[in-house]
Amino acid sequence: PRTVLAEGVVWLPGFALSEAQGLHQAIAQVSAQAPFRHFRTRMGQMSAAMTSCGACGWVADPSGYRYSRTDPQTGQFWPAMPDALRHLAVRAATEAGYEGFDPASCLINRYGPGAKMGLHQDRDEGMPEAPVVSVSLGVPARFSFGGLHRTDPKRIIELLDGDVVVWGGVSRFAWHGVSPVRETFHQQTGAMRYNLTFRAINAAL
Ligand code: MD3
Ligand code: FE
Repeated sequence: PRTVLAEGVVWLPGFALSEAQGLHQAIAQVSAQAPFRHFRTRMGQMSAAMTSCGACGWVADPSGYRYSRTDPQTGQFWPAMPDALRHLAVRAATEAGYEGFDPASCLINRYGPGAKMGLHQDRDEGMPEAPVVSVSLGVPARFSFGGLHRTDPKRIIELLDGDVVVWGGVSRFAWHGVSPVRETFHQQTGAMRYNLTFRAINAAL
């Protein structure tokens, strides 16, 4: 199934479900080299733990956010993006009508009970024409997204294990956030939710 949630936004419920085991293996492999960590920003410590793979990764510190070729925690390049991850993202983008998607980065967010992500826009990628592909695994989360202005009315959707959402077109710069994750149990992930976001990047690094 395939649902257009808003202009440029395509929801593919369960698209990643049949591949979940390989995705969990890929997450384990990446996080063995680049451990999950809670970035500290000007706003305080983030409740979601993060890591990245691919040619660049998302990093934050009290001076700001950016993409970096290296992991500030290890001083090493980020782990390569596992083929299983890249192929899933490219297939999802194609299914949603975005041909030629070439993600340079996969940011992996891990949410425990109570973890959330405040309202924000993703606009450091420098490729407004490329979509962001997001894959949810494990326990569900309430995701809200609005429009191009912070205060625009929000839609709330429940993102479930294996759901993929492709965000592009006029919705690429929509405000969005994740409500605190409820404490529940998932067979593969325990109390955790994982979200993978695949991004094409054009930034001076
Ligand atoms: C809507 N992560 O990492 S990705 C993020 O569940 C982030 O962890 C969310 O927001 C999570 O930045 C969900 C969904 C997403 C990504 C980019 C977007 C939604 C978007 C860009 C425009 C509109
Ligand atoms: Fe985001």
